[in-house]
Parts: sequence; C-alpha cells; structure tokens
Amino acid sequence: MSLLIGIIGKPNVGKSTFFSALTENAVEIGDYPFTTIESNKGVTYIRAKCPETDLGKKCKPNFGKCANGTRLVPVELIDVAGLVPGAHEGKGLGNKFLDDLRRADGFIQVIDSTGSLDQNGNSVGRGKFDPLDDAEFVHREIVLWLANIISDGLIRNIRKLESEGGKIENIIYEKVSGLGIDPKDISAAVKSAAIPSNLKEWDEGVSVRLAEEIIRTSKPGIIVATKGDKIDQVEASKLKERGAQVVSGDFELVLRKASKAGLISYFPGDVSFSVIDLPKLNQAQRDALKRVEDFMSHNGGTRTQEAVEYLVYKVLGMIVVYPVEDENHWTDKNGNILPDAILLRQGSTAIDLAYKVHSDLGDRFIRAVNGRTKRILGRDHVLEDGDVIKIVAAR
Ligand SMILES: Nc1nc2c(ncn2[C@@H]2O[C@H](COP(=O)(O)OP(=O)(O)OP(=O)(O)O)[C@@H](O)[C@H]2O)c(=O)[nH]1
Ligand SMILES: [Mg+2]
Repeated sequence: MSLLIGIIGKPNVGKSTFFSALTENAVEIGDYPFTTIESNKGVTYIRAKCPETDLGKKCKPNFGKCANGTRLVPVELIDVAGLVPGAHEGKGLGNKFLDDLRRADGFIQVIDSTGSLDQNGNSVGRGKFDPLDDAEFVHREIVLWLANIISDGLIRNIRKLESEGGKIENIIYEKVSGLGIDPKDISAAVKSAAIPSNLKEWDEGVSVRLAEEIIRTSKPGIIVATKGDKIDQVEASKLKERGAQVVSGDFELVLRKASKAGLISYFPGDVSFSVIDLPKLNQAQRDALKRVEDFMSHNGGTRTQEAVEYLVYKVLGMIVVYPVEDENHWTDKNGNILPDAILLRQGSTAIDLAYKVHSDLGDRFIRAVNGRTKRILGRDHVLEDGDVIKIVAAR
C-alpha cells in the first residue's frame, strides 16, 4: 500500500484542479460549490534521487519513472467534496464522504489565496474573507469527524471494558482500526489527551481531545493556498509568513497539458519550462504560457509539486529505500535494476522494510544487506534515505 494523501477544504477553493494537475486525471472542475460529489482518486509522483547514478546504469522502475537520476515515486491522492462548517451535523454534503479518507496518512488542506469565497464556497468578492480562516473550521470538522468515530458506541464498550478490566487503548485502537494509525501513537494520544481516570466521566469533549491528538500526531497536514496566480507578491508573502504554501494548481494543469501535447518541455517541480516549437502555438496559447512564465519566475515555479513533497518529506518525515534481490547488481531476480522505490517513515528498520515489501518476507526475515557497503544488517538496523537493501529470508 502506498502513501495516501487526502485533499480537503471548503467548496470551490481549487481542490480538484490541484488534484488533476498532480495526477493528470481529468476530473470535473467548476466555478461553483460542490462540483465534486464522489471522491476522485489518483496517483502522483514525488521526486527522489535515484541510486542509478551511483551504479552508473539505468534503472527499470516497476512503478513511476526515472529521468536523469530523478526517480518518481508514486503517492496516492484523494480529492473529496467540499467541507462546510457544521458538516459533522449534516450541513452541506455532511461528512460521510470523509470516510473515504480513513486510510489517509496526511492531509493537504487547500485554501483560496484570493479570499473571495464565503464558508460555503460562494463567490462574495475579492478579499472579503481571510483565506486562512477556513483552515480553522476545516481542521475542526476533521477532528469532529474522527471524534464521532471514536465516540460511536463507546459508552457501551467502556462499561464492558470496566467489567472485564481491559485497557482503554485497546478499545480506542479497535474503534479507529482501518485508519492506519500506529498503536504506539494511540497510546501516546491517550496519555496526552488527559482521559478521565473514571471512565464514566467520558463525554464528547474527551473524544474531541483525543481526536485532536491523533490527527496532530498520526495524520498531520499542510495548508496550500492555491490560485496564487491571482494575488500579488505582497499578499503571497503574507500567506507564506503565516505558514501556507502558495501555489497555482491551474497553472500546473496548463503546464502538464502543454507538456503532454508536446508543446513545451517541463518536468514537474521545475522552476521554468521551455517552448518546443514556438510557431506551433496560437496567440492564445502564447499569452497563456506567458502568464504562467511570469508567475513561475517570481513564485519559484507553480510550487504544486513541491507542496506534496514538502508534506511527504518534511512533515510526514518519509525516506525512500530501494529493495533489491541481488545486492551486487541492485536488481530483482529478473535482472531489472532498482525496480522498486519504497517510502518509509524516518526511523524505520530493516524488518519494517521487509514487511512493507511483503508480509511473508517479514515473517521469514533472516538478515539484510546494504547494497553499497555489503554490510550485514540486523532486523533493528535503522535505514537511511537512499539505501539499497537486500533482504535475506528463510525459504
Ligand atoms: N486562477 C486560478 N483558478 C483556479 C485555480 N485552481 C482552481 N481554480 C478555479 O477555481 C474554481 C474551482 O475549482 P475546483 O478545482 O473545481 O474547486 P474544488 O475545491 O474542487 O470545488 P468543489 O469540488 O466544488 O468543492 C474553478 O473555476 C477553477 O478553474 C488556480 O490555481 N488558479
Ligand atoms: Mg472538486
């Protein structure tokens, strides 16, 4: 299972445009709230330095691509319907659709840089809203969604638990199973959320505190201010100072389409692009690309690609590791060079990698070998970003 990132935010802010640019999936985009009803799922690729450059031979990825030593590692994205205040009570489309995000490892919360939309996503005129205002209520709706999952049937369970003398962690863990949360994180959240010692005193507030804690530690997120092409540099600097990533999903979409059509040469994340065949472009296309170019030059690219990479590498703290079957040639058993690139949490060990590749490989783990140094690694050896690792397993 690869990493899954949920794209959330109020209606009409530009979630689907951002999603479509990154996944190159054609989805419905519209200048009105609730364009998206059913979730969109797709795959995007984040950049990593490929060990092929150390090997001096071209790799052959099973998934994704590699260009000039830059490996593209797949990450799943899911784009859901817009959230409005009170969604947990059924406002707007409610929050049932958030269940599609149960397995998400992190969130990208999209906000509208221009501050033109009210909380329901209706256009009310430029600058009428502080763009970061939605960040608070959207976060709160996510917390309340999780709090509901925790509270559901909890009191009954607590009575049962008390009579059996069990542990609260276990009940919570059961409730949130399928949310991809590490049991260690649940124990930590239970400790820091100040759970009453007398469980009969459990109320909604306790579930909310616990949900806050779980989201903070297990499903962290970033704020992406899109439509960055519509604001000036002073406004952009202010949003950046307040912690948002300023991007233009729309311009990234233009670049991806133009690149696919063979009109420009552009590698996602580049700070610029080049036109392949100028005479082939009509005036409208030239004007559009000129606007994109101007924006990119002062924003350092559209920064759409970087936003995802920032979440994955900096906030979720992931590293990329390359499992191989032949530690000398860095191939699988069919001779494919560096076939897989796997995202792991920082601090992951050789045994974690084995289980990630295949649960069977984890169960039969004997030792690992570092493909660079040929050193033998035990199960608890902590892996590093860019490691090439062979797992030796019992037959
Ligand atoms: N200029 C500009 N317009 C954008 C950008 N991103 C989205 N838009 C426009 O904003 C409107 C809403 O975009 P969507 O991507 O459908 O927004 P959404 O958040 O998915 O909306 P819902 O599904 O209704 O919640 C559309 O008219 C888009 O063309 C951007 O980066 N720049
Ligand atoms: Mg949408």
